[in-house]
Amino acid sequence: ALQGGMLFPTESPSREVKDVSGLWSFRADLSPERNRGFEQHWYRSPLAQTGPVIDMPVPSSYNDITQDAKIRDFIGWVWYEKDVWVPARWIQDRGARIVLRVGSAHYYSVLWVNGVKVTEHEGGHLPFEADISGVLRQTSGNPCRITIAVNNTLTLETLPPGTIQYMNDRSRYPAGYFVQNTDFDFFNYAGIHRPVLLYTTPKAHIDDISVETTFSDNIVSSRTHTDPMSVKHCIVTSLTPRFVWQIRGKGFDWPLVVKDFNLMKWMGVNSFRTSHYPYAEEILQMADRHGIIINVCVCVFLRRSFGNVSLAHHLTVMEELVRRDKNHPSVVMWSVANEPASEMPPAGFYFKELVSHTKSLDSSRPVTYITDSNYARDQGAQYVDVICVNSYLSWYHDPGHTELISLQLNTQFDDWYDKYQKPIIQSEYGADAVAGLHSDPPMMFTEEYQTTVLQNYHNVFDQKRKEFVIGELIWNFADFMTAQTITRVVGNKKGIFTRQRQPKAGALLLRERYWRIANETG
Ligand code: BDP
Repeated sequence: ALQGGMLFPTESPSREVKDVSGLWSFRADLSPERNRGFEQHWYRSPLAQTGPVIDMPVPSSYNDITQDAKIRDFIGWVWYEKDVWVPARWIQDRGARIVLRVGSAHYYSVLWVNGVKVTEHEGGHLPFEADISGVLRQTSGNPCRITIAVNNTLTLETLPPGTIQYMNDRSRYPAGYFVQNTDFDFFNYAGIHRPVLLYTTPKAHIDDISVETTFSDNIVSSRTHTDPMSVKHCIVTSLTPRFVWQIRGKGFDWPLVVKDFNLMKWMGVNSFRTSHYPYAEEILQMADRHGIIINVCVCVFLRRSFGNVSLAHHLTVMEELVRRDKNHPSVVMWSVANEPASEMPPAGFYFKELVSHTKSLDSSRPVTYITDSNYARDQGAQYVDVICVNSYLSWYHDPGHTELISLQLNTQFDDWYDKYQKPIIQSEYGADAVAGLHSDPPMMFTEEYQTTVLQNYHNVFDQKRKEFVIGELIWNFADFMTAQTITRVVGNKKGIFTRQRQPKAGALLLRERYWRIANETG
């Protein structure tokens, strides 16, 4: 079990916060074995003394900042460093506890302060912190040199998992190169993605609190019920935003967050799903304030690893997630995975453990995972409260045949409901559309094809909404970057907005639909 809480740092008469984001020094360890930084102890002296450094903004992914494809596609350790001035009174006041907190860094991080290691952390989307009062006082504090080494390598033991392949046939690859194989469909952006903060608390301080929220209107009453059917009236319309965008990659960015919330409100959206990994706490706070409800997901695609190692780590990450997000009234459901290989035999045990552990951490919220397995083969749905299904009818199956959606989608819903008698959310559906590409009759990749797919799904949702389908989440809110493959045209184009947040025809269709349903249901 985790030690201590993970409260969001907030200023108060007894707590101060200093944001040390901004421009950091940066170096990618390009040595063949990717280990030179540790061999040469790059954390012991200023980074510029051990080799060249470049400017790197924090928070931001490092991938799209330079013109160098080697940095964009880098796999291994990168090194960040910044000298900061800690207020002298913090150091002198022995009653003050000084904490260094990283909102998130992808994927594995090691932190040093003035050359002394203060913590390490595994996992790319949740915060970690270290009490650095002792180090600062022993090393006489100022200037305080913060060094953070971050490794983006994904293995079968990480969440999400991946494998590394070395292309070393010298007749074809004279220099050799590494490939990071993953099963997920977004670019493996890396770096320090969320703010780095220094903050103080008194030595005697409140470390954690648990808020039990109760509301009288039907939206948040779901928060206090374990019966997921009570969610019925609230998750009617929804969509899934992705906070990946140009230049900053996955780096936290207030203008984009506010723009995305404005777009969601313009559309009449009342819910979104943090589809494949936990989003920044600031986004959850926005959702709390704007009355938008969220299904928080911890990880994406367990296609290959259902081993004990990954289960143990997965349970820990659920603990970190619930510890961080339990007090947000906007969080209405925990999702433990997206599109795992839930038809594999070990999946039954794996999801039983994962769901029951999550419920033991928080008994007030429903738990789910998102499946794209066949209802007859899926091993884990028996343990969840709500069945969340992704399907891409007339896209990955029967391309071009939108007339089949009605029959196939009705069958999909009936099959799941007949087997489990549980409420169902369509957690993804959609089609790629390259903005500005048109064709009538509709063809794949045009705006007309995307809207035709959506319209056909909606016809079925409207029938099933009266029965057991309690939500619909378009894939996707906005276009997003992926790895380079023959199935993606500079990224995934299933957004109803472009990466620059301009609407395609699908956004207008959904806007009309969401407002109509909102008016109908009051
Ligand atoms: C689903 C995944 C999502 C993908 C989407 C797609 O959950 O990450 O981006 O398909 O293929 O399988 O567009």
